[in-house]
Order: sequence, then structure tokens, then C-alpha cells
Amino acid sequence: MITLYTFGPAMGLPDPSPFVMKAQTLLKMSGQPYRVDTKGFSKAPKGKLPYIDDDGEVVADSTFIRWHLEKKYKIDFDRGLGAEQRAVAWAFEKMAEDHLYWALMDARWTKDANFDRGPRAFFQAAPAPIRPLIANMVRRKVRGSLRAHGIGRHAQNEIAALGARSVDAIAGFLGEKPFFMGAEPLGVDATMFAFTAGALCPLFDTPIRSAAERHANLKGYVGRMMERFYPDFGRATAAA
Ligand SMILES: N[C@@H](CCC(=O)N[C@@H](CS)C(=O)NCC(=O)O)C(=O)O
Repeated sequence: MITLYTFGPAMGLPDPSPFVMKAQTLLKMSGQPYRVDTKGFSKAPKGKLPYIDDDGEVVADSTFIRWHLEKKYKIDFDRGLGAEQRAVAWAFEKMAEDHLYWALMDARWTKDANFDRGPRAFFQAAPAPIRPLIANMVRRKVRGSLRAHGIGRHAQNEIAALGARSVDAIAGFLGEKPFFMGAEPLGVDATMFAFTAGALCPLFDTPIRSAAERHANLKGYVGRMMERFYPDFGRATAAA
């Protein structure tokens, strides 16, 4: 049985991490049985979630999880795509993961009001007297990562403009198609869904969210993916 290590539902999303949502959606697409464990962060082999334990074989990183599922269970998450479409799918995934992700991190972690509405809750388990210290320490670490990436050297409005441009690109390529590459969801949809849902997250006040909300096709797409892969969660969130 596969165990997927996650943060657990938060911020109105199946998981606050788009990488965890991507891995979980890939597992759902694979049809393999799996269970979720929200207590594995401290043992994460690369210091990040997600990772899986597949009968003793530990695989860290959402892309390596995908490759593991493809190899071990003979799944082609790109089935039906030609070389050009596979290249487009890969390029969009990496745009979301290595570019849009950082713009979303900047919006969630460096803007005080957004931090208070979202990430601050991660520190609830820490003892009250040191909670603000830990939260500030982790925020400093995130700022350091943003600077090391490079995007953190820009002004907040410049970062948001870059993120919004990626959201526009996702909306432009999706167009009127039901899923990213056509009529049926493929591996790239796990990523596009996760990051688009993150961009649309109503908790956060950000120009990236405003950019995403201007695209009706993105909202429809997230709704379709939610209905297909997280029907109970989607309905419960809509009711709330
Ligand atoms: N390349 C990794 C990225 C995973 C990642 O960045 N996870 C974040 C959550 S979104 C994390 O665990 N961060 C904790 C940390 O950096 O301390 C993947 O595809 O799985």
C-alpha cells in the first residue's frame, strides 16, 4: 500500500501545498490504493512534502512520484500525446512549479494580511510563548528562499505581475478545452489544477488571484477537476 505524506486539507484546499495536491491527484488518476499521513514532515527525506512510501520504497518529490507510478504501475500520464504536446505539457508544468509557485509563495508569506489569513495557522501546534518567534523564523527562511530563487529580489508588484502572466498563459492555452490537453485529464492536469486552485484561493488578496478570476475558463476547469478527483471535498467546501 502506498502512503502519501501531506500537510492535510487547509485554506479551503485539499492541501495548501500545490505539490502535494499534484501528487495526490496523480495517485487518484493512477487508481492505486493509497493512504494519507499528515505526520511525516519531520522525516521528509528532502525536507519537503510530498513524498511517498510504497511498500518500503521511499520516493520524494512530486515529479519523481509521478515517474515512480509510471514505471512501477505501467501508467503513461501523457498517453495519446505526441512529442510536441508532451514538450508543451512539461514546459507548462515547470513554469507552474518553478515560477508561478514562487510568486504564490511571495503573496502568501511576505504580505502580512495574507500570512495572517493562511500560513500563520501552521504554527498553531507550537507552544504559545514561542509561536511568534517560530513563525518569524520560518518567514525569514521563506524570504531567503525567494531571494535565492531570484524572484524575491523584485518588488512585490513586479512579482505579482510575473505570476499573473503565468496565470494568463495557463488560461490562454486551456482555452475552451475541458482539460489542459483535450477531452480527458492527463498528468499535466494534476499540476495545472493544483497551481490554478492555489492561485484562485479566496483567502488571499493578491493580483495573481485577481488575474485568475478574470478567466472564467480557469474557474470552470478547477471546478471540473475538483468534481472529478475530490468530489466530497469540493461539495463540502462549496456548502461551507
Ligand atoms: N520539487 C518539490 C517541491 C516540494 C515543495 O516545495 N514542498 C514545499 C511545500 S509546497 C515544502 O515542503 N516546503 C517545506 C520547506 O521548504 O521547509 C516537489 O515537486 O515535490
